[in-house]
Amino acid sequence: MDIDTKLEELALKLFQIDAIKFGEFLTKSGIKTPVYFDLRVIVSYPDVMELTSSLLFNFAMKDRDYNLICGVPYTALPIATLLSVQAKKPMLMRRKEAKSYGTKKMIEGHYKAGQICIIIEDVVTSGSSVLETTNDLRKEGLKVNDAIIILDREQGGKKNLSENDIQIKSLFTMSTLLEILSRNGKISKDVAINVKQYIRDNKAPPTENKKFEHRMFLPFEKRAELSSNMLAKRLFNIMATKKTNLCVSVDITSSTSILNLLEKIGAHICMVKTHVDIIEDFTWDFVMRLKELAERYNFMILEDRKFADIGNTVSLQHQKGLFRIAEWADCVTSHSLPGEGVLKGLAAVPAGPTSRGVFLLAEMSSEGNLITQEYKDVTVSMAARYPHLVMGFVCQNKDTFKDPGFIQLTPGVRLESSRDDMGQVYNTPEKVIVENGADVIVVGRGIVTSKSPETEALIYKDALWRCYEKRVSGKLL
Ligand code: S5P
Repeated sequence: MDIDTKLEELALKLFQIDAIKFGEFLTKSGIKTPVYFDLRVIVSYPDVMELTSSLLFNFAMKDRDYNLICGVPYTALPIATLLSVQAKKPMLMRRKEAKSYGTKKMIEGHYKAGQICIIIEDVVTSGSSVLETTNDLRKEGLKVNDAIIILDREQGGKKNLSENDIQIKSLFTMSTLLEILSRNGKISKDVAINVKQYIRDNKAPPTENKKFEHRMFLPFEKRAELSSNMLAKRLFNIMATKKTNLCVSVDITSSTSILNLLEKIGAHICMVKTHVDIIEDFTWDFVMRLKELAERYNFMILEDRKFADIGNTVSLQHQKGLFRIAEWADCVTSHSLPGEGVLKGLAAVPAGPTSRGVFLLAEMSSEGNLITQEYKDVTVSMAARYPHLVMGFVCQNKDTFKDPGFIQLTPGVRLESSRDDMGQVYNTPEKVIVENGADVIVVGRGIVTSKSPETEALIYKDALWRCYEKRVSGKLL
């Protein structure tokens, strides 16, 4: 049986057991409503419980990346329990009121900051109950971006939640439910029209906007805790320890020159960015020495390959060929253009300590590039589905993403704003960090082609770090 048939079966069962009623009812706030949902009754019907949870699991949860499940108290708790067992993922419980004795904690169960939790709820009207649960989970450092819902009443909850960075996926909307029930002769056309009119006229007010703390003001140590990506955690920690957010882009064609440069500036950088395909004398010995320098000076290696093909080709380009990137690069850059397949291709590395990090290109620094707002938005939502793989974004603006666990990598930086004659646009450290939210700053020719790269790297390192410190102090914004 396909999903639509099963959804129809569930809708009819919910109607039959009086979980959905039509007539004239009074809501908690004293308003009359022509439709009433009481999904608490489903605990009395094991077949409805089973059908609901299997639909939620297959329709909304199967392909998602998450560590924990939390039901909004109380109606959704039994459903969340069934889903936890089915998905073999641990469950958390949120208290309605903090305990008055002992620990005052609101969340029961075992978890670690940075883990991803999916919310389960029966009915969403304004979204405020989902938001309350989310806020308590976020206070514990958990990442919450998805809520799985049985019914969206289409009264503004979806929008309210999306403004708080929670995307909902529901089995039914009020419209689809009405359509199923009238098609099956359970309600008359007039009832359906009346309910639709009511829903249209009774939108829930916007929920109070309690976004999690803005990433611009959070120090890297704190963001390390909030990230679900091991390599992003490591990069945040390297930056905090070495007090540098400088990534040097070694766009140099001689392997010896790259190694000599890194020997001089390794202590001042958090990461080196390579374009391995421009090196004219690439050997495996170069790779070994590069790794050795990275270890000695504690910096990471980012291969700026900008993958952009179908998953299968990308997985071959990543692992095979002359460069076998997956064997030595801690992380890579990738376009999101091909869709999720590109991330699946990059994730398909045989288990190993390296190559699990991806920076997705959400924007480019070059003049006239073709990236649009919509492209940017879908890139960011794609990343949110692969938080164990994606470390952050190559982008230029602080509004590109909100999740403080992701890293903003920004190229196109020089001490003075300028441009080259091939479309590259340069901004100053102050502009990219304090105004535009850059976390890791990529500098190429500004250092590499200077007379004394070592001195220049130090100047950049200090200037960039000062801007980061200004930003987190919050004084300039
Ligand atoms: O939008 C982008 C993305 C990247 S990764 N603009 C960029 O310039 N880059 C890369 O950053 C580019 O490939 C180059 O390696 C580096 C910038 O070098 P620079 O010499 O212009 O500082």
